Amino acid sequence: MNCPHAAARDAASNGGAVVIDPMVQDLDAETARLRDAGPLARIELLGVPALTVTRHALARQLLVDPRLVKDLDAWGLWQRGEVTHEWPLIGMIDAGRSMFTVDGAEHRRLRTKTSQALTPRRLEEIRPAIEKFTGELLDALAEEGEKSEDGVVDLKSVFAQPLPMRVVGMLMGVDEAEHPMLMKRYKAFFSMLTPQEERLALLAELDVFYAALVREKTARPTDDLTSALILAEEGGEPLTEEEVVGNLKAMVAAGHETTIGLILNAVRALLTHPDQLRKVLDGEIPWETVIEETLRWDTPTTHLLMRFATEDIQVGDDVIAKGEGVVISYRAIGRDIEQHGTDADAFDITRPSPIRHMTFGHGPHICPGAALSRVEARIALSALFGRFPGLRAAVADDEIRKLPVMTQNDMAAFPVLLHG
Ligand code: STR
Repeated sequence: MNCPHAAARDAASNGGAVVIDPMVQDLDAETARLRDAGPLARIELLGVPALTVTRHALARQLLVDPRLVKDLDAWGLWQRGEVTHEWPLIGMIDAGRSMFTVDGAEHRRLRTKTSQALTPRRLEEIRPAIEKFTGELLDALAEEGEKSEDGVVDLKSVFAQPLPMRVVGMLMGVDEAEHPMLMKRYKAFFSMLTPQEERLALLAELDVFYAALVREKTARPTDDLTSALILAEEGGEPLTEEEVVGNLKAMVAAGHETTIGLILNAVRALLTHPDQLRKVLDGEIPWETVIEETLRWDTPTTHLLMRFATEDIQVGDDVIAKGEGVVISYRAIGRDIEQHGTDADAFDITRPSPIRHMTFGHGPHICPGAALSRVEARIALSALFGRFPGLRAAVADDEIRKLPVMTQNDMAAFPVLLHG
């Protein structure tokens, strides 16, 4: 791997920190190690030390603590030049000025318009479009199935990946012709196999693309959220071009990558728990429950990078020192026994609801796209199983490969048979 920070060090030489493996395949083992390391665990990310939160209750507390900020300049390692743009995960933090990277009153200014556009009520307006995309992609799936000699199709590339791209593309006003380019670039952005120079280059190309789109929408506003962000004036200062670009790329990256994981992980969980799938298909348990349990049990985001302490923060007997970086390990939080019971590691849609997971975060930065992803997943799953009730995996579960991605939980492909 082309990565200067990836010096493999064992636990003894780094003060007992859990070394997060960029090529991780066994996420359950990693999650268990983190859970065992305590509520606030020391980790190492490609040679860079950080703390991570592995418990629901502590995350709930720290995610509303104003002493933890998103501003990269508050990071001691960054100030001292010990972390630079050579670090492969820097793109997860240094993502331009947007609602993802700013706190406080400025954050509200950057975020309000987007969250207003994504309320459940507003989303009812785009439901028919999501249903139409879903139907078209299911036709494509059926066609692929007929063309394929052994009947095997990749549920990811034909269905679960293009659907969120189309939805977020429509919402933000990104032409369909650009979707393959965007999907290809984001795949390379997240992959740990991509050399860092290549990742920096593709991010620069994306910035050029988004800036051109924002200029076009400034000249000719249309009925999309990008235009609304440009025109927004209520609540003070209008957003700058840089801020609109930042929000736009955050929306496209987040809306696309995380929803793929949600849809695929739900299908996989149901296919490996056929007794539970039966209950859903018989109408005993609603799709909403499947979605919430999937969000808890197999989170699309494994680790969220990063917040920085602006002063020392006492946490039990431990201290987050001023300048230290704090990650939130959402997968470990979803498997927290104190929150979800001793059977937290089991996928069980019959557990007492509501399932109080924290997969969309908490506090001011709570995912503004949560309702959108739920609507998308609800439509996608019910339509998929409605059309192909005999759907099954074409390979054994342990043959499904995870993408080599450190922060996200996404499959390389999901080969399925459509007709049992
Ligand atoms: C990817 C690169 C980019 O250009 C902009 C962003 C900002 C939003 C980030 C996104 C990133 C990575 C995936 C994130 C998303 C917000 C939600 C999503 C972290 C850094 C999650 O995985 C929860």
